[in-house]
Amino acid sequence: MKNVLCFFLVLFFIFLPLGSQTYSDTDIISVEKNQDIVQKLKKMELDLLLEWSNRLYFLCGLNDLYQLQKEGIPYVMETENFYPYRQSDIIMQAGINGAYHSYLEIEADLMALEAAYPQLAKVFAIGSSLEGRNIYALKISDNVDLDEAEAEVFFVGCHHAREWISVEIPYLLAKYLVENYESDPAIKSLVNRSEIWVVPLLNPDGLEYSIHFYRYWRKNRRDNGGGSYGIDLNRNYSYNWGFDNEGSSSNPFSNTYRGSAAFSEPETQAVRDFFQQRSIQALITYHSHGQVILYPWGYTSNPAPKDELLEEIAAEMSERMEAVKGNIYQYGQAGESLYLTNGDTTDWAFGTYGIPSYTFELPPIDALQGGFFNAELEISSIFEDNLPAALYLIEWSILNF
Ligand code: 0X9
Ligand code: CA
Ligand code: CA
Ligand code: ZN
Repeated sequence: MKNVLCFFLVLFFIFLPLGSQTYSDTDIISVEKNQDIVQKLKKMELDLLLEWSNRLYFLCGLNDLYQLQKEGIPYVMETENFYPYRQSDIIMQAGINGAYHSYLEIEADLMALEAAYPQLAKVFAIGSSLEGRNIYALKISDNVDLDEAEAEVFFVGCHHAREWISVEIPYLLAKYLVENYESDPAIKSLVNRSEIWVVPLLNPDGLEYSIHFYRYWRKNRRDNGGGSYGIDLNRNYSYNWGFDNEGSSSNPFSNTYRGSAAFSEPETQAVRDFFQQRSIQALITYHSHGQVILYPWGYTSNPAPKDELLEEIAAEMSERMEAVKGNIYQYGQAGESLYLTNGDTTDWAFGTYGIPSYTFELPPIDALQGGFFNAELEISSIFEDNLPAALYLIEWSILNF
């Protein structure tokens, strides 16, 4: 009986479409990063979590482990983590997301900033998610009710649901700016001369799903039919969307599924429409993990026009971050990293508006400390490192206004 069950289980996993994800994908494995292995991995569409000191970390299920063995790729099991798909109400009440923000928590905290600093902070809903949650932008400026002729900078977090830390960094930036406005003349001067837009949570449906049902959820919650859910919002922007069919997937089950058309999703539409109404001069989009600063292009390894400027700003940001406590954020062109991406936020913003646009992959604290997602205690430390980079980009935007 047991053998029969095993047989069907194996069949089930073998016939899953390549690159598809099931909720039993809860193992984190690592492999050495070398030409041979990277080449073999390319056709497997594994779910990459992190690239760190010459190793690649992937989220895997049984089928993936089976494939790795078949391809003869040696891997290390980092964490074996078979938690139940649906977390219990008891854990949820105790606060499963700990110090991280849920949708309702970020909503409340943004409103609280507006209430505490009505001259400086104002909450806008710039769209709503598929499931009807608001996508909030907090505007920070002097005379915040007025649209003044000032440089505008855009900070966004959480395109990817499981990257909880990417909500916290832009939120803490907003909080820092208003709380230090009166006491710190440098902050006051930056805020007075600019309009800073912070969207900490672009993918609220995905985040809620990641908190309550499946920690590793990445995409939004679009029902693609056929049992598949989710579009990768960072493959859904229009610039060279789906380019060459490499760097995003046409398979709805894939974690990098680009959707049926560019801007098919209300979450990316919200960003598109917002940019149409504003005049944004620079952008940071927060992701995790990797501790790296990436700039366009992502769709090709060829350099972008203004490549030197993109690199120069990245170098300045990295240098300022290192000065905080010695943590080094490497920087470089996205398409020169491990893999190509198309339809991402930065290619679109740069390709459409020509503005300096950066992906910040926040640090992999967790992997180094044995777990993957327990960086809760590191939130403020990561923020400290990131603050001067954000301030520099605001300053740059003011000087180039
Ligand atoms: O793949 C992405 O969307 C980003 N990485 S993540 O692990 N947060 O999903 C990276 C986008 C930058 N582009 C490239 N590295 N090509
Ligand atoms: Ca103003
Ligand atoms: Ca303005
Ligand atoms: Zn991401």
